[in-house]
Amino acid sequence: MSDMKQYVNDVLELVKRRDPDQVEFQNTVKEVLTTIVPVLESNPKYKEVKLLERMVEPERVVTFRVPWQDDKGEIQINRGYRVQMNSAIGPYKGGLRFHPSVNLSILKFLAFEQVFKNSLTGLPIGGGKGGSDFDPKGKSDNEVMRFCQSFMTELYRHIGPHTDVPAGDIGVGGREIGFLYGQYKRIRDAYDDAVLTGKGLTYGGSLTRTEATGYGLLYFVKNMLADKGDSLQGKTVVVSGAGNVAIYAIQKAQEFGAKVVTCSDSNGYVYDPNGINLDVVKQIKEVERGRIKEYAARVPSAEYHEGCKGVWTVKCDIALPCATQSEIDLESAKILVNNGVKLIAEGANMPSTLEAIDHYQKSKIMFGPAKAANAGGVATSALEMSQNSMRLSWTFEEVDKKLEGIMTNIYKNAKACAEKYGDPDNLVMGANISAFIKVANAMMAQGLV
Ligand code: NDP
Ligand code: 2IT
Repeated sequence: MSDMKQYVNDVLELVKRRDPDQVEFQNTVKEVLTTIVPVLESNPKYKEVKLLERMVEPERVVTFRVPWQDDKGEIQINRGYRVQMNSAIGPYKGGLRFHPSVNLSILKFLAFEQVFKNSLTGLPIGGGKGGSDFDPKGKSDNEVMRFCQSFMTELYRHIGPHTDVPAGDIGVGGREIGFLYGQYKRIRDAYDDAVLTGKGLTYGGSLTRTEATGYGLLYFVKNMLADKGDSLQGKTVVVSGAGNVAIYAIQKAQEFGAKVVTCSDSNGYVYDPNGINLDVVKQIKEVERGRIKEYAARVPSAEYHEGCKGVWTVKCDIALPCATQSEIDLESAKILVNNGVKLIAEGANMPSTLEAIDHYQKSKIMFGPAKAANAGGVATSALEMSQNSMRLSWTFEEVDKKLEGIMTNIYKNAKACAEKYGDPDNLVMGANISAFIKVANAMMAQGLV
């Protein structure tokens, strides 16, 4: 084994030994570190200064109690977190997730991914992630507001426009960001609008931020296909999820001439051979906050199936996982490949297990990894911060154009790195190397940090 492969193995062992239960974090560290060995080999200095050991340790982790009262007057206590992973290239930046599954392993995996994703955008943002095991499902607006106010009453001391800038993620959308910002402003007594992104358009939000992750994913896919002389026109697309990322991925895929035949939530999926009617999905999910099962009750051509995993059994040219981590395991990957999928690109964070990715690569499927393909959301968050600092707002078209330019650059840089390091179709390696070099060199320049 080469010296640097050994070094990577030693660091992976260290991560496992320190936090044996943090499986999601271990997996994402493994995905990144095993692909950057060629860079370590040409820069032995990284090992000398223990750069990887530093990168896998968050700069700071805070956890806190979030007490709140539900509508019945009962007292509830949740756990809040913020993982400040790396601030080498800018203030910590990354979403907040409210979901009962949230724990430190999941937030450390998301924060680690975020560091490299943010580097890929070319914008000055470090990486962080936070959230709570609070479940917004079935809660009234007032309950969500009381929870958000309590959460921010603790979080405010750890964030700021030049320190750490949270945004949305699963379970945190425009409504939650509004409540969080309102409370932050009361406590700080200052209009620091760049402290949060994904804000409403009347108080410092950016046009296109709502659409950005889904649109960005499709701009990335467009680049992948264009490189092979192909396009989305006429393709059959399977999308999972029915949240923020999924909805705007479906919208842009349809605009590009594809037929999207599925969407899903954690209970099941709908298959609509006529193509998903997005107005119906938006009404159910964005307005009523209902279940996707309702779609089949309203659209006669659609079928509803219990169980979200079944979505990967639907025959398609392109699969876009846009729900959550580990939603495509090896078994689902094999079904997708056997059914003739040609391209998979990740809207969600780490939706494919390491075994699934390995299977795509062995089967020569075009693969757009999450940290590159879904970077459009955070990139547009950084554009929101810029507009807040300048105290002006760009038009939808201006932001959308910048977003498309950023996604094209991410694709080109990842592709160029993949080519340079001898595996031209391996965008996992290309994206990881392209992202790593920038963060590594910023850390080297800043001394022992
Ligand atoms: P939303 O909360 O808007 O939607 C999440 C969707 O995924 C819902 O349909 C939800 O179904 C489904 N889902 C959530 N958890 C599970 C689960 N355990 N099993 C099956 N389905 C599940 O979140 P987003 O659309 O914002 O986020 C989706 C993914 O995209 C996440 O991985 C997130 O980290 C990633 N992402 C988000 C970005 C953003 O800007 N929002 C940017 C980049 C990545 P249900 O309603 O039943 O829970
Ligand atoms: O995973 C992600 O990139 C996000 N949830 C968006 C983060 C952000 O700061 O906009």
